[in-house]
Amino acid sequence: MAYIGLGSNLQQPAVQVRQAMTELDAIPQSHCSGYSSLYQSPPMGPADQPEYINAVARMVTRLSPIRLLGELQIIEQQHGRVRARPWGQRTLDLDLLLYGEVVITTQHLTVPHPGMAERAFVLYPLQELESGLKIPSIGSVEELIAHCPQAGIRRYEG
Ligand code: ROI
Repeated sequence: MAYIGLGSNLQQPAVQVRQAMTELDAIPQSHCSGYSSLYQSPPMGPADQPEYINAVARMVTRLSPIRLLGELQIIEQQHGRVRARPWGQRTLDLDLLLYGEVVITTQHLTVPHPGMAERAFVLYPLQELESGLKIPSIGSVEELIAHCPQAGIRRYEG
């Protein structure tokens, strides 16, 4: 099972995220087996950008992690993704959070995603989707939430 983090804070973020969910489901040799609710939170990073909408998707895939990453990057490009500045606003961000129990540390890909322990906007939707989930070499999603600042995250009421 793979878990994908979705995030957007530009051009109707909730529309971007919901659209991306259907696009994830259309990736070759893959399908989504669950989606979290949408969550809203203030930006982590520069404060002079809009709030974010985030969610997590659970995927069954026969693609390798690196091929799956390639498919995520294609979808980001289709949403007009530009990197304006580090930690800045974006139309769509797709992060490969977890790929089964696999641990990967290469130049192009780190799994589990290195920032997830500090990111309430990843942990809350992940916990909603899969309570008790074990994150390889880190701990359970509940342990991470207990140590993570809550950072203004709430369910998106859209
Ligand atoms: N902040 C929030 N709240 N949600 C995100 O998805 C997000 N993504 C990012 C940075 C800029 C780090 N901040 C974020 O890439």
